[in-house]
Amino acid sequence: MTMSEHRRPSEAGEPQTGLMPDGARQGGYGPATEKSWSSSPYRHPAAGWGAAMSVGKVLARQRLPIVGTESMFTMNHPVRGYDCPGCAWPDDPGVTLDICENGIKHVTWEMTRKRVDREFFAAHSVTELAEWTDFDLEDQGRLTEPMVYRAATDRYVPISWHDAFALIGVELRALDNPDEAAFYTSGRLSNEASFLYQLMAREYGTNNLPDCSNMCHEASGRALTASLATGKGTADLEDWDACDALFILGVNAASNAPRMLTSLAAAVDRGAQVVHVNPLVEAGATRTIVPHEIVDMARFKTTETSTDNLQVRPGGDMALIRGMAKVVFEAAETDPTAIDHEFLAEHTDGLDDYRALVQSTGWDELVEQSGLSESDIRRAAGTYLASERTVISWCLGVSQHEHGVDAIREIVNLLLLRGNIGRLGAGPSPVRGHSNVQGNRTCGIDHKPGEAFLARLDEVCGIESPRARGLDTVHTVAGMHAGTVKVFVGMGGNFVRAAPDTVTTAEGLSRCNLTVHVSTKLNRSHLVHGDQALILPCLGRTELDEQGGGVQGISTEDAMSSVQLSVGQRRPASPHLLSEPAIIAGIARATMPDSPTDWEGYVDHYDRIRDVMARVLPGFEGFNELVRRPYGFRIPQPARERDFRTPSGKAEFSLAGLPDVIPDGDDVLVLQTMRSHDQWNTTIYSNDDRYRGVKNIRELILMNAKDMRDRGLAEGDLVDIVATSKDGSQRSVSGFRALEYNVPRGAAAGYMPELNVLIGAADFSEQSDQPLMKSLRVTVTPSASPR
Ligand SMILES: Nc1nc2c(c(=O)[nH]1)N[C@H]1C(S)=C(S)[C@@H](COP(=O)(O)OP(=O)(O)OC[C@H]3O[C@@H](n4cnc5c(=O)[nH]c(N)nc54)[C@H](O)[C@@H]3O)O[C@H]1N2
Ligand SMILES: Nc1nc2c(c(=O)[nH]1)N[C@H]1C(S)=C(S)[C@@H](COP(=O)(O)OP(=O)(O)OC[C@H]3O[C@@H](n4cnc5c(=O)[nH]c(N)nc54)[C@H](O)[C@@H]3O)O[C@H]1N2
Ligand SMILES: [Mo]
Repeated sequence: MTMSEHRRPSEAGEPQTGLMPDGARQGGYGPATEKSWSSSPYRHPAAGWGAAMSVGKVLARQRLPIVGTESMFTMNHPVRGYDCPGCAWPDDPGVTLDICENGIKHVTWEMTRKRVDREFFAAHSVTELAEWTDFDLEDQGRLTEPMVYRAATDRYVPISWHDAFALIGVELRALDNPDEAAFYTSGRLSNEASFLYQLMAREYGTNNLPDCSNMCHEASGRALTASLATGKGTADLEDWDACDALFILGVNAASNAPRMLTSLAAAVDRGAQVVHVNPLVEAGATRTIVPHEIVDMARFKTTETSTDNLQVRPGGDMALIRGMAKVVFEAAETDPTAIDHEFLAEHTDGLDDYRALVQSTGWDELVEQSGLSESDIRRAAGTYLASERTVISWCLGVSQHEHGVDAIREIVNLLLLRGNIGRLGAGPSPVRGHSNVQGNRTCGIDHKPGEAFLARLDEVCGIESPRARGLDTVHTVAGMHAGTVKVFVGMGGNFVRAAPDTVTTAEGLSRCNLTVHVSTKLNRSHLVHGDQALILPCLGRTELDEQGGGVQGISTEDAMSSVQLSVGQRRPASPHLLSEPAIIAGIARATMPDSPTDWEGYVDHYDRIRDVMARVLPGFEGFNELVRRPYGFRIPQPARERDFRTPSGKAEFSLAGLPDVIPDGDDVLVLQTMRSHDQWNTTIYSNDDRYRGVKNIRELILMNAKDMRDRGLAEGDLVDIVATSKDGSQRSVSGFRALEYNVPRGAAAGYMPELNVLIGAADFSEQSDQPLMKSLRVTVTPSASPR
């Protein structure tokens, strides 16, 4: 029996609405299985035939063999396609069939022929559904009509769109204060829908716009804004293709941005250096079969995707980067070309202080904090010094730490030293997550918007936006507990599984007066409901969106600031689905019957939304015309032109002290929570993680062999994992299996969202408010209560 994912020890025994009861998990939240688990090192290249076979299985499961393959050919097509709803990696103009295994899985997941209809809901109570695995919930297929929760029968029953909107309107108007509502966004929402959503929230009177970005790249946005006055990376694919050195920190490229493999392989092929920094040597950091090269697949031709791998300590990236800066300053004493004097003098502020800070940081500290040897760090610095053009890229391995903002600013410091910004082949390049998470922010999904944006919005849209800072994800959950957040609207996503501290988040949601989820598929968040609850099904990105004004397209922004049109083509999963803009407009009209905003007109023709966006958003002038060009347009970015709009007018060196990332206590491990190869955030496709050689198990902890031996653990032993939060509270899971893996001593890894129960509500960064999803402090012991 497990101690439970869902309960803190102090609360054992209390039933938790909507969460799986003890014992219902069968190795994780994936498909229920009786098959035994296995683990052996993966020795094949990333992508290639393993990927092709995995795609075949997914297509078959969704009952889509032929349609699935057709759909690959219009995905990411520059003229008549739709944007892949998977990751935010940009489309490559040089590639005619720019697809990947995980993109295909993602699309077919949306296109499934299975349906969740009113008969399904009539047959299953919410209490019963709560016992299903998360996989089984989503695997029922697409939602088909609006549903409302009825406590008397503990079931969701059909409701008309009109009545659903009216219910939301009544509840929102009944609140004492608009700040008692929170409007969450998951990063798939289109630019047009994002703009309408934030307009609705602000016209209604709140900046409570928590989003999934609060959990992935908040730190990146804050760091880049402070250093360069831009919230985004400045490098794009052209720069990736032109650089001599690429540093990839904390990214699992083969699983989470598979199309990046193409760029990595091309870089190695042309003689560039590709250095991966990661406690794990991920599959994308060795070699690949280039995902779209069908000929290479047939010939099993592999290409290297790395020239060096540095297995840094968790949270040790900042020490590595500072060590590299130290070597650069050393070199500059004898070699005038080691740093870019002209650029530094003209465009930066704080160099002398930064040099003094770096010089005063000793090698002992750098070595200890990075977990690397001095010679490793010198080798990385040598690669940097030998490169004329350098791109540094990162993802969650850097951002989801306490000192994420400082670490990312340190990356910028290092780039500045050699003028690696605002010229071809150079720059910072965060790998964004959801396909439109970056566009969401651009279009105003921001709980702390700037005055310039609000002033423009008010002027153009004739509203009076609130000025008080809104709530982000972790503070929304805190608000639900404090009774200050009473209505939760989730525009996509799976809040209860994505957020940290599953129990606390679930309790928060169940305290709400009303929870509303706009979704394509059934998920756990629908079962963890408020007093009243609605499930509102929407069109997916692949589906035809017809309004009064004809077929509508939406736009998205990729990780490199390119905005493109996306037009769905498939017949909608059900005739009762509404588009996201139509749902937002419906909520807005029901909540604000006298609103002067032309909500109905916007829905009729999305060009009207774009016309207004063109007047509010910098760089969107001529939006309707620009977005219709093949490959759309790139949003202009002053920092890319070396125009740094910081208070000093220059790029700012940051001067943060090196944090101590080593936990107190010899027996404490730093546990990171990551994705397997077969999942999309909270959506789990299977229990396998092909590139890590793991099969049929998700409740695992990957550990160093010596750390296992110290604890008397053999391969596959059941363990209890106890996490100690910043506030001293403890959370635990048991029945997980310890597996030996190539990770540094003191580091461990397991999967989200199964391990989210261990992340305390207080465990978020003071710098970014991001939950500390990559640095849980845990102890691991042989299981006291094996299953
Ligand atoms: N197929 C697929 N694609 C996805 C997603 C998905 O779930 N499935 N999710 C999307 C989303 S929303 C996002 S945000 C991205 C996430 O993309 P990733 O950031 O790749 O996501 P994770 O799986 O969390 O992997 C984190 C990586 O950082 C490493 N790491 C952990 N700690 C450290 C550290 O301290 N330092 C360094 N240098 N590395 C560290 C881990 O070993 C792992 O390789 O992917 C997007 N793309
Ligand atoms: N421990 C731990 N936790 C994490 C992370 C981690 O690394 N570790 N990563 C964090 C990160 S980076 C992120 S981005 C979050 C992800 O958090 P979310 O974005 O909230 O979660 P997803 O799993 O992407 O959401 C899946 C649901 O979205 C709905 N959906 C799919 N397509 C559409 C659509 O087109 N429209 C609408 N309206 N709904 C749709 C479906 O109903 C599906 O069930 O998780 C965070 N949580
Ligand atoms: Mo993300």
